[in-house]
Amino acid sequence: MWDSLWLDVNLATMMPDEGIGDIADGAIAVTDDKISWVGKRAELPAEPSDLAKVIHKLNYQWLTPGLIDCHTHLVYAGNRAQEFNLRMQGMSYADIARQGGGIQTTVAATRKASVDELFNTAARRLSALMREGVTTVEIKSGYGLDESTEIKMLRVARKLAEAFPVTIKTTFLGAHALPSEYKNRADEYINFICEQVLPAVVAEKLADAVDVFCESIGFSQAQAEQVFKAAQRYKLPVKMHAEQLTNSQGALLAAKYNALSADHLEYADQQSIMAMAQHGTVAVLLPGAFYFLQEKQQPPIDLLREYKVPIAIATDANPGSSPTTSLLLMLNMACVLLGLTPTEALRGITINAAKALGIGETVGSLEVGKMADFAVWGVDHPLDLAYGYGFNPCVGIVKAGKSLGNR
Ligand code: DI6
Ligand code: FE
Repeated sequence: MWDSLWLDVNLATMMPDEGIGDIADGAIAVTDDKISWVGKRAELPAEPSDLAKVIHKLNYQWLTPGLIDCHTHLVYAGNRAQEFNLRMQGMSYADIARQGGGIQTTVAATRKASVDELFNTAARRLSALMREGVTTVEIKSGYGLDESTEIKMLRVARKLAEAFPVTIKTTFLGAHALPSEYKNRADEYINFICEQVLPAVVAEKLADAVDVFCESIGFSQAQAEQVFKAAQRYKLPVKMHAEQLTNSQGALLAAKYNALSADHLEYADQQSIMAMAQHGTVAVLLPGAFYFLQEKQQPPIDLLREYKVPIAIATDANPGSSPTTSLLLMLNMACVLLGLTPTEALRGITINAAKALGIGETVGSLEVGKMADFAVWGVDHPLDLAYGYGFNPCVGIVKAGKSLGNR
């Protein structure tokens, strides 16, 4: 017998290679924390009461896989409202970074913050994501840029995973920016990250992947490659912030290292996208940063489609370039600002986001054997999630088979 069975429900399984895989009047069953049956209600093998211990009825609302935010910087201290003020008076993000503001401001605040302070502020952001149906979140370090603070951030991310019913994948982003104490010594800093901080992170099993910010205001291709080589020594998968502000050929390098994802990609070219397709590297688009930095160059959506690179969408939640905790808003922005279809956008926060985290086999779609992570929606159709903005129609979440209650 199954533990539970959901009936009177429409399912968006996200199952075939395209589309949303909708099943009207479906049924989905769970045993322990996994999906044990999914299909049309009419095809259930017996009477529901003979099949499951508990039956939930959903009044024909829509059920999707739990949403996945595959790129966030949720753990940090302080905020950058003052910098926003400067930008709105005409100063650019890159100028602010070059003058020692930007990421450095958050680094200073994060170094000073206690574990409790970081935990409590991140918990609020995480709760906001979860209220919108998110059941899996990636969290990066990168506001420490020294050994103890990078470790502190990753420990907080692990602590969040213990405290909340959500799956958290952690990413070590020691190569996010050059800290002021290493000014003009970027190579030395990269050595420090590779030889000292990464081994300490690995020793505590604090990271599931390694990321680099490869950019004119970040690190060079050669420096990024050194970080990738270090990650390889520990068999950690890599990913990259690439081609956000300029074409630095980072995505090409990321693909060569079989990166899980290359993220941002506004300036990515055809050669990089072909390489990503060849190596299974997911394109993670971050419409919140595109919007907030008032970028003009859209990522090359048509090339991504042409070469069948899976496209994911994420919040990039961070204090400088994307101070948002709404993945649903990103869904709408991905359509309106970046030109995705609502279907592509919805795949971008479910199955393709799972692939971007290397967990496409266990979450991201409604399939037998996958984790029973669901979100239930008070909408007429799942594509309404991309159509509306500034609203939250999530009415319930199921995490690993356990219902977290209705709103
Ligand atoms: N790119 C981004 O959009 C964020 N980090 C990165 O490498 C911004 C981080 C910040 O401004 O605090
Ligand atoms: Fe980011």
